[in-house]
Amino acid sequence: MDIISALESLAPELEQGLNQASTAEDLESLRVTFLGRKGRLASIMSALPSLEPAERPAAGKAANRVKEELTSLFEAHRAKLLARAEDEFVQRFDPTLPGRQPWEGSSHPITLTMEKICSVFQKLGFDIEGGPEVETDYYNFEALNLPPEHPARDMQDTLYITDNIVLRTQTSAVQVHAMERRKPPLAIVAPGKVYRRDSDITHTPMFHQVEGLMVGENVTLAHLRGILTAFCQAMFGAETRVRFRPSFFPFTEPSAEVDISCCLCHGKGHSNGTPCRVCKGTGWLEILGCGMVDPAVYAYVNYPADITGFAFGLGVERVAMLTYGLGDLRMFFENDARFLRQFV
Ligand code: 2U9
Repeated sequence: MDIISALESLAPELEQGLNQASTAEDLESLRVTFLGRKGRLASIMSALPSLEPAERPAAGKAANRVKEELTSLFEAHRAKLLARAEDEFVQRFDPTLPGRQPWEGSSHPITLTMEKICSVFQKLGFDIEGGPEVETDYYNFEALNLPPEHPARDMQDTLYITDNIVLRTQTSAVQVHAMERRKPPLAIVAPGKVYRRDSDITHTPMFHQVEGLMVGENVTLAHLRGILTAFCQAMFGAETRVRFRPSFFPFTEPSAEVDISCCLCHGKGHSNGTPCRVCKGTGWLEILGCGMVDPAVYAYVNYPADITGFAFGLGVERVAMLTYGLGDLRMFFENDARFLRQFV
């Protein structure tokens, strides 16, 4: 067979091959067979030098034409396979199936606990108040009956910004501002972040408090007891027992600490003969500090001398650990999504 007819037989043969080719691999192996460096076209071309010089130009031209023809056959078939694959994908694709849902985030357990605490007090008639985390010495200490040099200032390790400006060590300043703005009677809770120079396994330099204040004519220790008992039972369950122990705070007199019966062992102190790990065997958990507001505080905000009221404070991290049964405070601050997504 002469070279020209050998060349011309290539395209029909390739077409036959392509008719059987249904994958990218089939296509590639045909390309190597026909157009590769050691393929059919190359091997026919290698015979060119053996032709008579007069025959070479025609054979060369034919070879180029065949090469173009083969290439365009390949490209056409490649496009056809691609279109078919796209078609099949579109047919298999069900646009009505739900997409993969990204986690849209959720409220932090501290936020949830703070919201729950506030909602209980709101139902008891308290308003929510807020205020700045940076305070003057006057609002953080002095107006709360902690004048300069008062030894009780040592009770808190304060983060100072200047001599006169501090990161608030408690949310009490919010109540002082509220009393300056509003006349009695008044019932408010102040949730928020507070800061102390303290960092170990049970203390973080920033934590959350909810403090409260109820002031009016004839507000008594009985109101304090009733309101805080109602709060503890709304928060930890109606069967919760509540006890008040005498204590001391510079801004309240008398003062008390409030314990609830342990939410794990229900006050028994043990289960199966081993001491309860939550209350350490005592049956009680300290949950709140409280007291009747010291009259000295009313003088700072120009309230009448015969006004009375009570105040209380609680640490939100502690309440959250008890509600969710957590043993390590640091989990709240690690922001591990596997931990955080468990709270709703
Ligand atoms: C005003 C007057 C009095 C707020 C109070 C406590 C008792 C208390 C602690 C609980 C745990 C702080 O987070 S904690 O470490 N707080 O025990 N707080 S009475 O008394 C006030 C507040 C404002 C004007």
